[in-house]
Amino acid sequence: MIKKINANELKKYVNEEIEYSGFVDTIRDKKWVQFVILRDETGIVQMTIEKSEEKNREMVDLISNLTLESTVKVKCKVVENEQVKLNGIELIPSEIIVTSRRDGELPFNFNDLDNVNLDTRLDNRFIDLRNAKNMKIFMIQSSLVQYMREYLYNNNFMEIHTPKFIGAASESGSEVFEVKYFDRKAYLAQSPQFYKQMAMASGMNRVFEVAPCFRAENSNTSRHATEFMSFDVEFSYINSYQDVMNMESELLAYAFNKLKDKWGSEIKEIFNQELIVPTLPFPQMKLKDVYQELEERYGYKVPESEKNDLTTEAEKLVYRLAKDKFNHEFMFITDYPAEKRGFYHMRDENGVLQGFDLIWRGVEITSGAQREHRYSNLSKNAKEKGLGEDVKFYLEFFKYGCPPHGGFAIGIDRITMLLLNIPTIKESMFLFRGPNRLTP
Ligand code: AMO
Repeated sequence: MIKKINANELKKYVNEEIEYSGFVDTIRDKKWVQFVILRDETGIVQMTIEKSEEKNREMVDLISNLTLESTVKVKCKVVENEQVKLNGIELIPSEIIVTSRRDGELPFNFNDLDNVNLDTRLDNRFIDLRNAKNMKIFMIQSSLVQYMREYLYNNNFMEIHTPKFIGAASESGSEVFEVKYFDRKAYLAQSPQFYKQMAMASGMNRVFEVAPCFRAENSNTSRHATEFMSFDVEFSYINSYQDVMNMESELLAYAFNKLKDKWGSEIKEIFNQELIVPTLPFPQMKLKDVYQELEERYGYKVPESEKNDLTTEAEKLVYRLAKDKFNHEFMFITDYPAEKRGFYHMRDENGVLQGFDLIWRGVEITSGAQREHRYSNLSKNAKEKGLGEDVKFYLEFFKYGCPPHGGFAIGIDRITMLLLNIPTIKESMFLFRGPNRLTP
């Protein structure tokens, strides 16, 4: 059996004999009839067993002794019945097999999570995800990534898989996890960027990867994880970083449009969020203009010491600014000071960095850039930053011809959190990893 019939497609099988499997969600044992609500990830369905019928006796006994949250496989007929509140259909079983039995008390009632501590929920994530709303988060996330991938496949990108063990702590060594690797040290990749660029040097032209990144940041905020899922894109023969921003805008507009068709009404109903398909092009502003405008419009004054980056407070206000000034939810921020960014970013003749961040709903969801692909400039930049042996392997990529290229990375957990108005990234990841959490 390959095909599994789900609750949300039972209507297609009216008057047919089928096999249905799911969790036992609720049992209402009435005098004459048993109503058993069965559940899978797509929804619930009523199974009805008439007690008076002799042929049902065994099944009636089985249900009388069954614990909720056990799983069953039933042979049944799908029957239309106007009186059934759940979609007007019911399953009339001829055989019920218990495929697993729930033993013991559930750690909490997953249908009523308001009073359950988040850590308890995360400790028991396998139960927490039985909550219908939590399940939806991951069904929607799956579709989002599907459509993002789809856009790239439609545009001649290929998916690659880069290693997560790396031999040298590149760039910002402080945020890198060190692991024991036989008799020496290895590190966990913070980003696939160098390898995406190697793909460009190899002539792959357009690549992407969806994979974890590891960051040893001891930050306990609502948007940081030590392991997160990064949707990384890199492509060649660009004219400037404007091409990179355009590619990302189109990708997001495509994915959101598809997502709205499939999940728009559920996102509204269940998460109380409007999914707005962004118009093209996305607005963009230079960092210093952003600060000037935030001060003029909202009286926000950035502390002198933080002027070279966007503060958390400023990120929030950028969302307001994007809406007030451009009637848009997204905003690219450009012209960050070169010294704040990686040596691999392209700078123009005036030293202006050819990179950007993308802010959505008050949070940074992307960094991207045109990369420096010219070996001599790149070596010079690396030297200026005092980087030596550790980036030597990387510099090699650019010695033997490499097209001009750029790319970006979208944090999947963050974008999911913002899309569905989830208070913390801990809930928008299947399993959260943070400074104080390594289980389950
Ligand atoms: P950056 O470090 O900005 O860029 O990361 C890209 C995006 O990844 C997400 N992100 C995180 N999500 C959860 N927890 C974290 N600790 C975390 N850190 C980052 C954010 C962020 O915008 N190499 C560049 C990308 C590139 O230029 O291709 C990079 O890694 O959504």
